[in-house]
Amino acid sequence: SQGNEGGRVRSSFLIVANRLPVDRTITADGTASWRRSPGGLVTAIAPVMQRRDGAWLGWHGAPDEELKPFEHDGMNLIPVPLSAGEVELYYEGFSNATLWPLYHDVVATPVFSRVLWDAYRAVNERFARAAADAAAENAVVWIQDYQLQLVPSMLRALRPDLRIGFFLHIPFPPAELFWQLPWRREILEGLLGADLVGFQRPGGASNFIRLCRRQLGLQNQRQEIFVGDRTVRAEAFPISVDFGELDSLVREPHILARAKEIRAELGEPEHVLLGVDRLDYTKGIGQRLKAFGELLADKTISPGEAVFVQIATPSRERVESYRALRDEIELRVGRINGQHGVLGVPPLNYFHQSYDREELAALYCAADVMVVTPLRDGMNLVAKEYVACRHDLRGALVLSEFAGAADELKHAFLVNPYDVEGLKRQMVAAMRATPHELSRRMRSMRRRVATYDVDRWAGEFLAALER
Ligand code: GDG
Repeated sequence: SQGNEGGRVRSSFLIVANRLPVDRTITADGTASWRRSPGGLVTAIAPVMQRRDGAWLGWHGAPDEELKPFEHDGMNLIPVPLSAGEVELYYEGFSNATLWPLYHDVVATPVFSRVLWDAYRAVNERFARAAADAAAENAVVWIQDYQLQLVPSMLRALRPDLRIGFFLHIPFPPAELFWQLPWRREILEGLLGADLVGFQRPGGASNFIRLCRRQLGLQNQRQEIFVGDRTVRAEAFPISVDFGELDSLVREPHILARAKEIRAELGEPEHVLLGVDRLDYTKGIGQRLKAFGELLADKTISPGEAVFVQIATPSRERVESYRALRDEIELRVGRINGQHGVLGVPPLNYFHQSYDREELAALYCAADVMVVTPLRDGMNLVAKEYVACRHDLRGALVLSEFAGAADELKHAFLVNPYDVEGLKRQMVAAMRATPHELSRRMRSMRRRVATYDVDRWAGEFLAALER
């Protein structure tokens, strides 16, 4: 799919995302190399990307550094440079201190600042120009996520020949919240540069359509919005996981052995509860720890009987609200262990660390109850990964109604994370459910995730885009 025009490689399939799907690592002998990075977006798209032999355009993660295009892991990567100031204003600022909280039900207060907006617009412009340079005639370009919402229209202005798709990985908020954004019109017009705008849930698509009507006075017929002489489709494509890969990984003996070992290291408790999240205020980590602490306090469960393992992967550590959250969570962990622990048996095992995929898979296999309680979440891949790892049909999933995954995983123990009593009730129900009930629930959830895996997600999006 690659063409060479004037010495420059141009791709007929192009992914555009804030980050390239790789992280730089320094090996033992001091040489730098690249490693495929963890995280929702990469986990989802890398397999599709490799099969399509396209190119991926994004920032490589080091500020103030220009890099030539390179290849890694069978992917053609085109680095887009960002200065340290842009990382602060465009990425940590407008993306993660303005859009992220605004799009997640304002669970933290968004920062509205013209300086951040100017940086966001300038960086989006750079991405659009880089994409215009890298795309072959009539290429398909798939732009990812909230950091790049202006790119579709900027790119269309430069290259009207392209097929442009956009997918939003996080929720698209209700009009009443989106309305707060001083640059609401610009964002809507930016997205409307795409031929297809994809959302995680049908509610996101209808919020967007409603805003286009109200703010821009556009007409629509169901999913189709009429923009001048073009039509733009707004539709839901719930993202998923690589079910087959996880399912076969956990059938390997060493993963099973590691899962057994984890349970032994935890002191062979009756119930192992698990949380795996980026340390983010949208994930409801505090809420679930509070519920667990109360179950210990009112002696519904005892310390040796149930152990909670919380993995909180470091995230956005330079954004102020994330630093405050870390302090808050670590205070709570200390309180619970201090109050309810017995010598050698802390009821809570908390880790502010990253793990490799195999260790994560072993943890999923070791956990009787997976606790996923976001206050708002586009999809939540952790919930689907847990389901994909449980071919033994054991294990219970406690899942927030406010995660996109709740639309599909209806046989989870669904909770409203704001309701502590309800959360406690469902955690106990999950711990006490019979094997028969657990297998009935798990079988139905597995059927869903096995059918709607990440291939199907990308396939359906691209088919709709190319139609
Ligand atoms: C955004 C949206 C949407 C976590 N810790 C480690 C690790 N992970 C992996 C998980 C999972 C991914 O990161 C997290 O994905 P989520 O979907 O749970 O959450 P976000 O990062 O917020 O992702 C979300 C997603 O985009 C995709 O559209 O579902 O709603 O917010 O895959 O396994 N992976 C490794 N080590 C860790 O320590 N290797």
